[in-house]
Amino acid sequence: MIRTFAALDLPAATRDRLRMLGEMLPLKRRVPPENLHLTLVFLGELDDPTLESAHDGFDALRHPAFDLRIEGLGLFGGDRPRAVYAGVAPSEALMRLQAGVARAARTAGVALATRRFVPHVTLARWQPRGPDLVRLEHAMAQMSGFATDPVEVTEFVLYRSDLGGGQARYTELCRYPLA
Ligand code: 3AM
Repeated sequence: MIRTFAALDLPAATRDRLRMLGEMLPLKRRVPPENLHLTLVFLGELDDPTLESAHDGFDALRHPAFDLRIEGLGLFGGDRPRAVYAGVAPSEALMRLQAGVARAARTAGVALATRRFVPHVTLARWQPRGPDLVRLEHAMAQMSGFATDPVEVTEFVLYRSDLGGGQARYTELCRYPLA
């Protein structure tokens, strides 16, 4: 079984921008720059035949390339935050691509979570509490106007994720070009 997800890779300049943003925030357990990505669909643990079918489905998708902008900051987890993320400017093209990738995965027999897709790039996975949370929210408010230059989206990527121990290790399995 292989743990996989489909995501947008980010250009080096965007990663760098996000790294600098992350360094200006009082974060713990930062996602290292090489691991920054925009998840489209978390596929979970797949056996070989299902992975093969998902790959065929992704390969057959036809979506136009588009631009998006990473902007703003948010917390996942409601009253008990557990992750800090950079948001994404509303993008119909991104929502359509995500829906297409999710549909292809379901058609391949992947059981996907039904939670709503909130486009984001996770910057840190950590549970700030008390003074840490106050400091973080203050810094986030000061940087709420953050936005990257437009990012050209010309492909999406199927990644393998290996957890074990400390930082997750992501390995590209395949790239799928957009038209
Ligand atoms: O890029 P982010 O952080 O949003 O949180 C995991 C990461 O997303 C998410 O899949 C991406 C690559 O690991 N993920 C991990 N386990 C998950 C699960 N059980 C999950 N998403 C949904 N359900």
